[in-house]
This record gives sequence, C-alpha cells and structure tokens, in this order.
Amino acid sequence: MNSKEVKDIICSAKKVAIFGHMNPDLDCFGAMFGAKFLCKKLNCEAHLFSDVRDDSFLLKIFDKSVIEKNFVQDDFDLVILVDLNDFSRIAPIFRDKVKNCPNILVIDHHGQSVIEKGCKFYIHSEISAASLIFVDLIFEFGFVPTKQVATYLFAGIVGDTGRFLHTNTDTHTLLRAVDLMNLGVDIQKVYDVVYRSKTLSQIAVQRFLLDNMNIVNGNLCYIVISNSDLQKLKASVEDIKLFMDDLNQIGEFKAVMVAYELDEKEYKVSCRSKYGFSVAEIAVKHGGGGHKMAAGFDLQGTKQEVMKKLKEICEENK
Ligand SMILES: [Mn+2]
Repeated sequence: MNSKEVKDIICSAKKVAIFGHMNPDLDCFGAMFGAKFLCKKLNCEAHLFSDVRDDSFLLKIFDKSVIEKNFVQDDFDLVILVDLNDFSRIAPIFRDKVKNCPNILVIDHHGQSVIEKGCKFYIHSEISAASLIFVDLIFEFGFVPTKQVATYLFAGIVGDTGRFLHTNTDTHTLLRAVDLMNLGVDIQKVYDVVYRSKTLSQIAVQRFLLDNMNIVNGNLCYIVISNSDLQKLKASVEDIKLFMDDLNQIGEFKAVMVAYELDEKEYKVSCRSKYGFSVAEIAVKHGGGGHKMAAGFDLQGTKQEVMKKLKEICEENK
C-alpha cells in the first residue's frame, strides 16, 4: 500500500479509533498522537485508546485528557493500529473488540511477522520509528505539525532511537528531527522527563537487575524478574524497560535478555543486542518478533523454569 491509499482510507472514514501496543512506549504514543493529528487534518474525528498506567512517565509529555479506556466498536468506521502489526500486541482489554472491526489499517515499522486477515498494511521496516512514518505522511500531505504535536513526534523518535544512539539512526531520522526542532520542539522538556527523572525506587530496580545478571560464555546476559520480585520492589514493567538500554551498554555483552512476569507464569522476554548480533532471529524462533537489535518473545513457566529456558537459549546462541 502507498501513502496515497493511506490518505484515501482515512478520508473515507468519519470516525477513527487509534490503538498502539500494550505497555506503550514513547514511539507508540508519538505515533498515536501523530495519527490523531493527521486524521484531524483530513477532516476525520479521531479517538485515542490505551491501557497506559495513570502513573506512566509518558503522561508527563503526552496529553492525558484525550486518552480513552472504554472502546465501543459500533461508534467507529475505521481502526488504525500503530507501532504494532499483530493482534497479540494489542492490550487484552481491547483485543477482541478490535479484532472484530471490519476496517483496520496498520501503520508500522516492525518487520511483519503475522499477516492478520482483512487488515490493510502500510509497513516501513526501514524507518527508525513509527512516529517518523507519521512525520513523513504529515509533511507529504502538506500539513505542518503544531509545536505540541512536533514535540510528541520528536519524543517518539527519541524513544526508538535511544536519543539518536541506536543503529537505526540514519540521515532521514536526523533530517526529520531538524524539521521538528525548527517547529519549536522543547527538547529539554523531553529529555528531563525521559532521562533526568528516575526515582530512587527505579534505581532500586536497576540495582536488582545488576545483582541478578546471569552470564553465559562471558557475552550473553539474562535476567529473570518474577511478579513477586516486582511487588517487593514496588516496580512496574515500565521501570524495567527504563534500564534495558543501560544493560546493553555493558561492553562484554553482545546481547541482554530480561524476562519479566506479566501474568502468573507468563513471562515477556525483552532483548537488546549490539556488535551486529541479531536478537530478532531468537525472538522469531520463539514465537516473537522485533528488530535486529531490539526484540521480544514470550516464555511460560515458573521463575526457575524460565531461568532454565533462557540459559538454554543462551547456550544455543553463544
Ligand atoms: Mn516503535
């Protein structure tokens, strides 16, 4: 599908529901708010739905008042999914209702692993952030983001490139960052929220991660955090994600895998890598997906069982 078709689909809708992935991050929200702006400019009413926690740091950047949690399908004639391309990444509170919608447009930058029947796809896996896809669409259609929307889109790009650190940072990303900066993005506000506001309890999570590293062959690291560990630390999944990139800064490791318990005996494994080592292949092999240097998959079992499985995965890939 090309950008013209994206425009036609949005223009022919009256009321759009926009969703990102569960446990939203900066890029997810940047893309959702970018999608809302684009819809509005194309004369279409758009609503944002997310299961974001009320205490999420995202709400220090993004306008909380427009996020809805109660989705009634009948009201909408188009659903747009951003920063995800398979239904399993939709929050459980929305998933079944979204699946039943007849008109779904997916706009994403993840390599497509699942083709959901009946959906229309606009996928650009070479683009560093889903938010950047929306920057491109907004400019291509002749619109100019407001300062606030520019800040949202910029924050999304900062999130998925690790403030222009990760290998997905290319000239296109940097040039678009300049375009957004020229619209008055408050870069220090974004950086204050994202990089300069860790709490002492989040630092306790970091300490837990460092104290619980398991190292295989000197170059692969895995860490497992159960729900009860999280409760003892008074921490959320979001707190763990804050430190994934820090763990990946450790020079000895070509990959780091952190498993955290989302539901009883249901673990999500987040992976980061460097030096050209691909975690995408490991993730896909275990039913997940993602990018070469940042991917994820699910594992089931007790903490001990998940520890054992991750050890085996590391042994196979050392
Ligand atoms: Mn993304």
